[in-house]
Amino acid sequence: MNEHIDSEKRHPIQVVAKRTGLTADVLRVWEKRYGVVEPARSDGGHRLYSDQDVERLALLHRAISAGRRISRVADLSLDDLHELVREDEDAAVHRQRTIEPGLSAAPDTYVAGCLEAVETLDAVKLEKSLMRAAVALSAPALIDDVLAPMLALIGERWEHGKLSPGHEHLASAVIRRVLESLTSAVMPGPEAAGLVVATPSGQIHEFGALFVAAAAATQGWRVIYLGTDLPASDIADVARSMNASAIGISLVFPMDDPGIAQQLSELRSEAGPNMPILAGGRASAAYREPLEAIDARIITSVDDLYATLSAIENDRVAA
Ligand code: B12
Repeated sequence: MNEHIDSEKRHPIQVVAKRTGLTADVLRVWEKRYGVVEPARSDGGHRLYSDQDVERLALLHRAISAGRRISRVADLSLDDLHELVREDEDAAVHRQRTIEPGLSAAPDTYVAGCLEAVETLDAVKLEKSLMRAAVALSAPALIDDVLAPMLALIGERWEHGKLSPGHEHLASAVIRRVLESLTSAVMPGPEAAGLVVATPSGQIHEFGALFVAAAAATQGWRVIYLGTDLPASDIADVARSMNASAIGISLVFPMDDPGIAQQLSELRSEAGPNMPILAGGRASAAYREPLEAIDARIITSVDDLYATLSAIENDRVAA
């Protein structure tokens, strides 16, 4: 049992969000819809959580990341949740080991191998290394621990003149192919929740959008990937025609385009007030104000994306 864990309600929601990796939005939805924890209220009316609540929420997050539905695990006791998460994580480690015993599971090894392939302009080696990483690692680890750091290093070396536009283009072409193959390898039925992914006009960096598409596809979402540089009204049009359950937009560069606020407001008015809009990418914080004005959720990690998609899916099933 876990008596050593404090039951005093003392942590505000932002601290709980940081500790569990869940967003404040997800915490509120899970509480309201599934009663996963019962926070107390401070004198000012703010939610306060205990250590036990934090532990329970962190376990629920791990269960969701392993592919469970919140509606199925929300009522489990703390001990049962511990048991379930241990089982899921043991199985994942076992799966990693049994697929190809010779593969290393350390993301850094793949990043180093991929960079070497880029430096020597060896597209075949790069593609093989990325496919190996895709087999050996979970989708979030592939994206967050291999592809994102690799892109950052390519960007850095390119900036310092150590890599040419040719190197970057070769890497871009291979990454695009690998991510597209991950996305199209999963073929969910028409009844699956749909996610439209694109970047708005003026945003031509593509990989953030491709990452989201691949990550959502591995969670069983029906992904409608529209690529880059599309007027917001067209993104909303597709979302409506395809009966999508959410829209994901990636904002990377520039960070100060005055036209983005207008596009975002068109996106909201044409997609309707109830369509969840998710935003990510290194420029999303710079557009926080217009994003908040249209009630978009800024997503900061792949785990956060999974938890948000799972909450949207559960809302959809419950509706
Ligand atoms: C590849 C690349 C290019 C390629 C793009 C190819 C392509 N097909 O996309 C090319 C060569 C075309 C390019 C061009 C330029 N680039 Co460039 N590029 C990059 C690089 C290396 C990767 C960018 C990328 O795709 N990032 C996207 C993802 C991988 O990262 P992220 O934004 O942090 O997103 C994370 C999460 O937020 C999440 N995410 C992203 N989107 C979303 C969306 C949702 C819904 C969710 C849930 C999550 C999510 O996924 C990521 C992983 O966790 C970066 C360096 C870097 N470190 O990022 C520079 C970089 C972005 N580029 C930069 C610049 C300056 C340019 C150019 C202006 C260069 C030039 N002088 O021409 C042009 C701009 C062209 C234009 N009109 O916009 C700068 C931007 C600086 C700044 N102030 O922001 C960077 C940072 C490089 C640098 N250090 O200077 N670039």
